[in-house]
Amino acid sequence: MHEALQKAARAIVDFNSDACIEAVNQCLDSGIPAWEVVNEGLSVGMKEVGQLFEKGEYFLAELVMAGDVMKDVMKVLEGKFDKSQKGRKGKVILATIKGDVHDLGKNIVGMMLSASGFDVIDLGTDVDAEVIVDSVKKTGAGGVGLTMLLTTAVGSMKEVADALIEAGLRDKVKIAIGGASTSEKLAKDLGFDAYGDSAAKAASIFEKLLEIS
Ligand code: B12
Repeated sequence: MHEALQKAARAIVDFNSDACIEAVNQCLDSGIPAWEVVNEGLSVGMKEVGQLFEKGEYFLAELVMAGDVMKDVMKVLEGKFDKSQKGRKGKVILATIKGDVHDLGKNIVGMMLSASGFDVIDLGTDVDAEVIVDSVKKTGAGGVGLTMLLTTAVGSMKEVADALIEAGLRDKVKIAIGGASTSEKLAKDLGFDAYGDSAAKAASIFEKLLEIS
């Protein structure tokens, strides 16, 4: 791994925004694309924070601090995603599902989708299934991206699927899911259209689902 990517990951684990921003700028200066900085640097640090939390070495306060570093760094990275494919590609609704407030990953997915030409409607976190259904009705969006990091929120994923079927909208939208507690299998089990393990893949997933060439 590039040394600056390692430094960025380390700085997240150490809750050091200044060091993280410095490392991210070094990555960008040496030609590493923004999506790679997220995937190979920042996300690696966040995963380590999660592991330390599981081991009982970090607590909620540490998760908050790591999240804050990530937010500071994303301000630097915003606008650095490749905009070469810009052109209108349709609307995608994003939401972190009900019961879950993790939004750093969703926000990165939003930035990447916007950079590749999608109109992103971000409904935020802890979003009720009905709010998603209303948004599909109002905006006519062809895509919905759902984020879930908490395993316990899985019931809310099913509620979204059921509410869209009930509203007669399920065949009008394509749904992709992502976030640490999701998987290809979960997407299949819930009848969703795709699963993505990184924001870098979100644009190509929705291009494929919405048949944009
Ligand atoms: C930071 C963090 C927090 C912060 C969140 C800040 C914020 N604004 O988001 C705070 C402090 C609020 C928090 C709270 C909690 N957290 Co927390 N948190 C994390 C941590 C360390 C990092 C998450 C993160 O931001 N990762 C970085 C981003 C970039 O990655 P990402 O979200 O996975 O997104 C990427 C991809 O998944 C993908 N993606 C995401 N969405 C989508 C959508 C689509 C459509 C696609 C295609 C792709 C895609 O693209 C993104 C970028 O590449 C994780 C550890 C981990 N391994 O994830 C724990 C973790 C998720 N938290 C956990 C827990 C338990 C909690 C709490 C319950 C703790 C508590 N006791 O209160 C609360 C829950 C609050 C709630 N109701 O939601 C557990 C969940 C365990 C589980 N399986 O259920 C984890 C896994 C930690 C652990 N190992 O135990 N947390």
